Formats: sequence, structure tokens, C-alpha cells
Amino acid sequence: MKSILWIFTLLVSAAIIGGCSASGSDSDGNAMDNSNMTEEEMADMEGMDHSNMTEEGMANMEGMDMENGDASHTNQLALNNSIGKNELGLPPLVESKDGMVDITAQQGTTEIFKGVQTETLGYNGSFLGPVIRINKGEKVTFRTGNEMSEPTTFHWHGVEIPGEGDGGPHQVIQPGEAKDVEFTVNQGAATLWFHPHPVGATAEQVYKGLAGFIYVEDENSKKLRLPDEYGVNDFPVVFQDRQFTEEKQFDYQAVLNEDGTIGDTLLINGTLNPKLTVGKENVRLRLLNGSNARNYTFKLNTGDSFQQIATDGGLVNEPNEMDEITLTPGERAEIIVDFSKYNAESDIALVNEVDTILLPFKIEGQKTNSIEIPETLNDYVVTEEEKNLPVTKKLELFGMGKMVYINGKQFDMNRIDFTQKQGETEIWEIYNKPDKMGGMTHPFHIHGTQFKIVSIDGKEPPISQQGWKDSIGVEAGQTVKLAVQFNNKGVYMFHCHILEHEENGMMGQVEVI
Ligand SMILES: [Cu+2]
Repeated sequence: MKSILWIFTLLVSAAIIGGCSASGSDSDGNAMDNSNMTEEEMADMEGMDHSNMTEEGMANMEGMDMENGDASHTNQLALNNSIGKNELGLPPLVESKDGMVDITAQQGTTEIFKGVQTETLGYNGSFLGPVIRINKGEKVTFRTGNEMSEPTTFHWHGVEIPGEGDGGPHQVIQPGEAKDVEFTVNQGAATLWFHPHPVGATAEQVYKGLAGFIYVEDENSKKLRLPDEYGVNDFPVVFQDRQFTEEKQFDYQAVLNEDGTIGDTLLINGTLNPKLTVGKENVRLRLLNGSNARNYTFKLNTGDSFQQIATDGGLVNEPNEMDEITLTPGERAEIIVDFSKYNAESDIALVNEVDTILLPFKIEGQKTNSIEIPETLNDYVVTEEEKNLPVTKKLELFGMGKMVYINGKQFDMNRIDFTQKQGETEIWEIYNKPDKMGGMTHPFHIHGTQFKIVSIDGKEPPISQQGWKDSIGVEAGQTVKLAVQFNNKGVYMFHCHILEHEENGMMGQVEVI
């Protein structure tokens, strides 16, 4: 009986291998934990990727009566610990010159592993991209160029930008071409990012290195005395898990998983085995989950708390004292860690939920210029009126693998799914319909807007999500209500930010008129 259960567990695990997150009710405990599996067993599982299953196979699995009724699951492929060998890479900080910012997508090679050149993609360099800092009220032009040998687009994730400049699948830039994207920054201080969005190549281009940060600053953020010395007490930190070939190359097609491509090797800002040297002071970390599919629950190995100061799209009202924070793909959070109580001998690290060491810290004793965190940071509010608005757009997320749908449909570039009036707030209700195995979390993202979470299953969202958002992890069975307003016109995508689900058609279009 025990062995039957084990095989069953293997089957289910295989079916859901990939970047799915624990979807709440984890009461069935460790049944699906593969951390004790042998390599051979792991290898067997890899051969069972359900994306290659016949529909009959799928149907059989759906018919399986799971005693616990819940196939919630953590990421199946464990991450390696960072041994802290390399100082965390710091992307160049780029400010606009007379409103102009040059951003060129290019291909090259990068020494990720010592002495080995890995073929990579990057913006203004061979791997990843710069941090672009822009200011509210400023008119900026992103001069985007494509020096790669394949088409791409430039999508500004979280930026409130007219649809024609949003860089969705319609706005392809061919190799050798360039395009100016002009807009006025009209949103509050936030940590945003940019990445490609071409149909059929988004996941692969991001995987190989196309991603960068955008910082928006405003009067409020400049006035608040938050840690803001770039690379001193204020760091961009992008988490991306990768699976390298034996030759230490990216072979996306070889490791592609239709339910989310994950890997055992974490790169932070493109650095393998990173560590971060900090002073005995308050340090601001701008966390971005830039992975194709993996979720992270960040915490300190000491169990100490930290302060969350921002969500995806802006500062929260007051610093939130947190023990841990979960980010699904595309989501960001800014946190402040107080290193003043540690010293050079302290063993302190940012870890994932299962205590995988992601980023060890090295404390430098002489830097003690700590900045007090202000008590009030912002004036975000979900109004009574917004809470009482009727639902006017309903979206049902469903499926796994190649069979992923929004309202039973897959993406069609020539179909507009919704229209909405510019400047008008509407309530979008997103329901993640479980399948018989439980289903999985879908990180839902809307382009061109920062929305407010009105409720999750009828309740106020957790404090960590009370702020401007552009992405939200919707767990299987959950219903979330979002107050959505677009301040510009045009066609915008909404989609699952597991990049393989997006590629498989879990995406729709809203036209703002
Ligand atoms: Cu999804």
C-alpha cells in the first residue's frame, strides 16, 4: 500500500512539476516533498512531464480521487544554496540625458562560471540590463534598439504608459531596427522592471537575460529619508533560477517545462553564488522575482523580522514588520533590513522558505550611518466607493501545461477581450478555477496600470499587499477583486506571468478607449 501511495505521489508530483506555489491549504504536509528523493528518482520524474501526456492521460489524472483533495505543491526542483563566493553584481544606473534613455537589446557572452563564457542576452551589455531611473512629471524617451538576430519587443512592466508604447506582442522591433517610445512619467515612486514580450519568444528571451529595473522617484520619495544611496544602502536584487547544461550554457528548449521552467541554480543580478557586503545600518533591498516560474518566500535565516516599505507599484503607507514575504513571478517588494545588530562574525542570509541560502550577507563594521525609517510613507487607500463598485469584468483562470485558458479562451492577437474607458475604475474579478487535482497558483498581471486589491475571497488583502500592485498570485480556488483604472489609452495585455503559461495562450487584451 505504501508503495502504491508513493507511485501515486510520483505521478502527481510529475504532473505538477514546475513553478507552482503552495496554494494555501498545505495540510497534506510533506507528501509531495521531493527533497529526500534520490537523483535516480528525480530523473525518473523528469521523464514524466505531463505536458507530453495524451488528453486521455490527462483525463485519467483528473479523474483521480485525491484523498486530500489538494494538489497544492511547492516548487519541485530544489535550489542550490549560495556559497557566497562572489560579490553581488550591481547593474549600471542610467539616468535620462535631456529625457533620452538608450536601451539596446544585444547578444553576447558572459562569464557566469569562472573561466567559462555563457551565451547570453542583455540590454546595453551582454547580460541583463541597467537600472533606469526616471522621475514623476518628467517627459522621457526610451530609444529602444534591437541588435539581436531575432525580433523582440520592449515591455515596461508596471509603467503607466500609452498602449502604443507598452511593448506588447504587437510592437515588434526587428533585428537592426530602433524605435523611440515617448511618454510622461505619471505615477508615484516605485520599483518597476522591463523585459521582452514577443509572441513565442518571451520566455526564452527573459530566460537568457533580457530584464532590467526601472526606478520611479517622486517628490515624496525624495523627501522621505529612506536609504537611497545606490549600491551602498539601496540595492536592486533580481532573483532568477536557471538550469545550466554541462557546458554551462542556457539551453532553454531542452529544459522548457510547459508549466513553468525552473532550475536548480539561482542567479541574483546575474551573479552565481552571490553574497552582499553591507554596513551596520538599515539597507534597502528592492526584490524582484524575475524568474520564469518559481515563487520565493523570502526570510532571514535568523528568523529576525524586516520592514516592507513597498509593493509592486509604490510605497506602502507605513513600514510593515514582516518575518517573510512571498513573491510570485513578476512581483516586487522593497524591504529594509536592519544590520546594525549584527557584526562581521554574524551568520546572516536571505533564505527561501525551505531555508535554502539565497543571499548571504557580509557585515562591514565601519559603516554605521543608519537611516531611521519614517513612520509614514504614503497615502494609499481603497475607498468605500471602490469597495462598493459592482464587478464589471470577470476572468476565470484555468488549466495547466499547454491547456491554459482565461475565460475558456487562449490568446488571439486579433481579438480584443474587453474594453474599458480611460480614467474609469472598474472592478475586475479574477477566479482561479481548480481542477480535480487542486490546480495551481497563477500570477496574474495587467499591463499599463497599477491596481488596488479590493478583496481576496471576500476579505481584506494581507498587509503585504495593501499598496499599488500590477501582479498578484491567485491561488487555486481563490477569487480576487481588483480596482483597475487605466490612465492612458491603447491595447494592453493581461496574462499569467508564468512565462510558459503566457506563451501557451494564458493571455488576453483589453482596449482602453
Ligand atoms: Cu499560470
